[in-house]
Amino acid sequence: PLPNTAGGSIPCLPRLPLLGSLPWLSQHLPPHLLFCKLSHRYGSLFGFYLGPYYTLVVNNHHHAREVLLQRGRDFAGRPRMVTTDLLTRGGKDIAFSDYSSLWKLHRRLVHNSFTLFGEGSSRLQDIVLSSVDGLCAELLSSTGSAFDPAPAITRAITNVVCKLVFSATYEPGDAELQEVIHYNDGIVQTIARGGLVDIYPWMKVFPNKSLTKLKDCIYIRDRLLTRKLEEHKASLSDGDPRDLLDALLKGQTARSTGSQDEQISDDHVLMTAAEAFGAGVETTSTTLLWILAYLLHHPEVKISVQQELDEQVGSERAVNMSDRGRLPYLDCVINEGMRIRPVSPVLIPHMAMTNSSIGGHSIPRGTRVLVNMWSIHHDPHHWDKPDLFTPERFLDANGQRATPSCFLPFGAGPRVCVGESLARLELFLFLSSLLQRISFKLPDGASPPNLQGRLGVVLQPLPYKVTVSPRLGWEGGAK
Ligand code: HEM
Ligand code: PLO
Repeated sequence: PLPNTAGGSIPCLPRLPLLGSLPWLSQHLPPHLLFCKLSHRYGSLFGFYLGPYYTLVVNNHHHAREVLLQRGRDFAGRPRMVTTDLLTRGGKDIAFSDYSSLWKLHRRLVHNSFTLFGEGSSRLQDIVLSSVDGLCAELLSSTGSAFDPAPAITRAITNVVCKLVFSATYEPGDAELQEVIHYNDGIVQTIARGGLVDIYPWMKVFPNKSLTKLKDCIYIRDRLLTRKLEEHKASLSDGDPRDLLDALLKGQTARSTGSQDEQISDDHVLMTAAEAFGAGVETTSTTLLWILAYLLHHPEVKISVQQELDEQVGSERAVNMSDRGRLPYLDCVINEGMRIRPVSPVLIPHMAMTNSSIGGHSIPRGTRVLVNMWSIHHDPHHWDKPDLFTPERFLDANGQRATPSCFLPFGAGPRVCVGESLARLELFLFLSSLLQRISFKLPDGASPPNLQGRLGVVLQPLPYKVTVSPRLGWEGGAK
């Protein structure tokens, strides 16, 4: 690899007018793998032109920490994109909205609302555990046959988010729940980041099929969420907020003294609810499916987790958050899953809001920065045999949990994931309960899941099948 010499200029791919560096970007590889390959040739920090936009790719964790943490504020901007502008009514959400004082206020409000149901609160745990019971029972009803676990897992996680956002609980097969899952699928399929539409914003005037599909799904989403919002407004009381929508509505009125464009509008509330769904469902269910896929490849890891669960919790009661300290190996499995297959292998694009620097190089305002978490999580200088699934790497010499500084599955700094503690709680409760109660196996004669993955808006495993049976004492799936 060519080292980046501080002071020298940052290596850059060639470019053509209008097309930028497109002809030099192989279309055969997904971006995280392509950038990883290019980093071997150009160095871990290199530039290219996305159409007219100068874009930097960060493949090393020192540079990533500068961008996200040390100079996090300088790089906390977001470029505008056609599809995400449609998705968020021009950036009235958190994830795709550019940095501004209103965004800061909005993010803080969402963060506070989450802590209302936060890790300390038993309500959140109760919501998740009741969905876990439903999932275990549903999976075990298919005992003996080979099936794809993805739909049931997605439904269970969607249920948690529905309850959290607008207090709805659904039975499997409920029409409204199906509608949510369906429109979300449609958005996931059409919004793929870095798609052509976003390189050439003028393509907006030539509507193509996927843009039409995206608009249709957004329409259905907005109709459903507007209805929920109106119901909540009508029944809002002075008491404790019932859910995220209540908390946002209350936060909105508490701040209604500011000027028009400094206000959390109804649009903001709606977009936040929509985003909590999108982010809350896709990421968590995909992470669970990756971990399950790896456990089918590594029965020895599965046995170790189940042994830890049997010793520390047993089969007389459900797992709860207070068990977390006693289950270090399970935590390692979760971390290793997020390391080896980050759901967001390239973070949402960041943008320099002022002139700044990375690794001693000056970076002009307006530069787009892509943080390639894939390269960072597979860097052979920091991870021993990075392509192997080895949960033990998250334990130190004394068998205590250790978090290496190049492990950043949720990002870091001003743009760090707002759902991190919710996600960690869900991953812990879902995975521990599933493995406590259910024995997962590959169907007879089936080859283990493909681990390559497919990059949509998140990096997903290809569909695979499992067979399940209840572990001793869990014949009904719940207690
Ligand atoms: C942002 C990861 C779950 C809401 C992010 C980012 C990552 C990430 C890598 C981008 C950071 C950046 O651009 O620098 C994950 C993972 C999850 C997860 C691995 C689960 C395993 C959730 C959940 C929610 C959520 C459950 C909410 C319910 C968000 C939001 C942002 C975000 C709103 C945008 C933050 C901003 O731009 O300021 N997440 N996430 N995420 N995540 Fe998550
Ligand atoms: C998923 C489809 C939804 O309908 C809309 C949505 C909102 C927020 C996005 C999410 C999608 C995909 C995963 C994202 C999340 C914000 C943060 C998260 C990009 C597009 C990650 C992993 O960065």
